[in-house]
Amino acid sequence: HSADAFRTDLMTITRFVLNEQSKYPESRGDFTILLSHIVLGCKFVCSAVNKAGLAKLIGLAGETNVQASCQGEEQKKLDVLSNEVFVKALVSSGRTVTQIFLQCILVSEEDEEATFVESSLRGRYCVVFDPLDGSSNIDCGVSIGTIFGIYTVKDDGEPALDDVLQPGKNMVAAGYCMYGSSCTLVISTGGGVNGFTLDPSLGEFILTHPDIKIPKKGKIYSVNEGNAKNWDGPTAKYVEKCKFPKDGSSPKSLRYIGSMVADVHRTLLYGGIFLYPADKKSPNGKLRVLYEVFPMSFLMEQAGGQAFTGKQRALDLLPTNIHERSPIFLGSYDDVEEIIALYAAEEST
Ligand code: P6P
Repeated sequence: HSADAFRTDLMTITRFVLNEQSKYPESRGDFTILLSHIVLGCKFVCSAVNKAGLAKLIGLAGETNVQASCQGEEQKKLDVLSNEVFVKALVSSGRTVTQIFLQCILVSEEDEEATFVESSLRGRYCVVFDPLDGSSNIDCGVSIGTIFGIYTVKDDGEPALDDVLQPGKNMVAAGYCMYGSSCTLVISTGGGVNGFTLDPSLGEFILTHPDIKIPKKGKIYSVNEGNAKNWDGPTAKYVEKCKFPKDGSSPKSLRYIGSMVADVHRTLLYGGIFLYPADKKSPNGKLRVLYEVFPMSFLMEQAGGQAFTGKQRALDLLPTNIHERSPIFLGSYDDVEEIIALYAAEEST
């Protein structure tokens, strides 16, 4: 093997984040500590998800674990388990590492109400996260993921919900961890997008996708065609154009996994567009603003793509409640531009 066959200057996510931090000499390292606890949560969930299938298998091997036998019952536990891991990792991070306290508000898809960290442990970051997005797909082995976004609190006063009810453009970081054939963590702290792959033998996330840039235009559209009956005009027109282009170009391919992290990861790397539009049944679409739409839109813009709600730039949206939903069109810059033009045309009629 030539020397370069074995990369020796392994860039781990910890080193990478420390390098980032060194650009802000005044920073006290809070952010680095916060990220390191999110990374810890991802490692734990990765290990638990990989065992989920085996846990079911073991359950079937005669153990009378009544939960394992109810279809999907095991998976619900995984949702709750993942949520508990992230909440504990995030809250405890203030105590376990130094007296620097990091978060004051946590919003999780699993918890109806926001979690306000007790004042003695309080920090200046708010973390919004979906601990296990797409978890209904675990049974069939489809990739699922954790999605997160980080805000700083507006001021040092008593934290309140409006510390997290901020437009996505105010996020200081966002990312996702995909639990698939490999465990991949994709993150941006505002200076571009980088992807890290977990090396289980080292227990470290290694930089494998430096400075990800999404292709300006793609050949894939990603939407649940089963909702076509309920789509509005511009969405229907756009999808029709993908399938029957009028300009003699080839039709786009349809790729829809039904697990947002997997669909977005493919879109980020291969290009194209991911759509979860509004429809007559769900006028605000299905995906949640704070911990699905905003983090993925933040990453797309950082990678040179864009994200649109059907009415405005997704990151400009001001959420009014923590579990609010929004339609979303995100991906390659030129592809989303076409949707923007179709909605603008409808506006002007
Ligand atoms: P549908 C999974 O349940 C999820 O929240 C996202 O991960 C995914 O993009 C979407 O819902 C799929 O929704 O309606 O197409 O099954």
